[in-house]
Amino acid sequence: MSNHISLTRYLVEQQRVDGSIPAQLRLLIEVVARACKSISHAVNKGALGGVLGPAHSENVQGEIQKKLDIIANEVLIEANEWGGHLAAMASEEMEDIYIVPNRYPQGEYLLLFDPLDGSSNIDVNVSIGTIFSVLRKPEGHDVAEGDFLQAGSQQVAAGYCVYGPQTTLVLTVGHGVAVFTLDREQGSFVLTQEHLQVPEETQEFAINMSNMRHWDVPTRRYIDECLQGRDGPRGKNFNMRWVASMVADVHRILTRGGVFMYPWDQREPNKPGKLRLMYEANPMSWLIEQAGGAATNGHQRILDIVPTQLHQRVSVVLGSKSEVEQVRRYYAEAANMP
Ligand code: P6P
Repeated sequence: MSNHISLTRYLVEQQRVDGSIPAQLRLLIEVVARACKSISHAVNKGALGGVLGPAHSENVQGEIQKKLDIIANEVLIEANEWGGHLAAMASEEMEDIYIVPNRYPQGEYLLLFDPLDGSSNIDVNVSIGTIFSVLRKPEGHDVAEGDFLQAGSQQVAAGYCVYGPQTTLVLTVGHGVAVFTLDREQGSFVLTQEHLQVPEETQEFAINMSNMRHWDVPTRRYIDECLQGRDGPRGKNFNMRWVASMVADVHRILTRGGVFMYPWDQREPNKPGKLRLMYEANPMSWLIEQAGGAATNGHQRILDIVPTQLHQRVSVVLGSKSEVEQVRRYYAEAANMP
């Protein structure tokens, strides 16, 4: 008998140990995992499945949707609407929330997701992924968009599935970070790592360097010092990575450390950043914190931000705690400068 621990067994044993995963939440996580298996299957087909290329439509962000963006969104909606564990869903690909239809029972949870993050990489066969976040629905009234506007610290589960050389599900329910690798022969996610810890120190940063001329002073100062290497104030050389898929960059950081930055920049000064708070920054920030890292928008802990809009954007600096702290200090010093 293999000693492999399936996702189901892990969730059941977590519930038995500390009651952290009530039955409805366990069902939710397992349904999301099954949906990610279906998305992985569609992604892996690529051109053979006729799923590459644009869908000739735009999402609420004004971005051209890829066929797989829409497929992934539909898979997650269809997989989750009938189970009785959800009251409603929110997606990067849908302007409004999706309330579970009356033909199905409503549950106590809210599910938010970016169904296929990094979709600009789909057609060039670079890792992409699904990011999800789970909140509790406030009691006492019919579900509405306002119920989703909770700080990231209120999440009860968060994770992502990265569709790369392996299909890997990374999950937290507030007791550390666990990693499950898809065993395609068995068709199940198998526990391959738990209690992930992000190294406090790092020599690797992830940022889109082509935006350098648009950055604010603290970001420019931090990256300049990294680029000066061992002869500069940091006294060590740094390496740079940028996949342009947040799931791939965050997975690398969870696995070997680093700092990920998508800061505010002057290209669109009225936007606080590019990434979305509710279904990108919040779940990733909780995972990073659960693995001993840190996540800030430069001024405050991302998980403390109280959202005002479902699709609001945020500046993101996350990863190895000492590096994130360094960037935050630079923002504080810049704020005190005359
Ligand atoms: P850029 C993907 O579109 C995404 O939302 C994140 O996954 C990724 O980190 C970022 O945008 C990449 O942005 O401007 O480098 O293409």
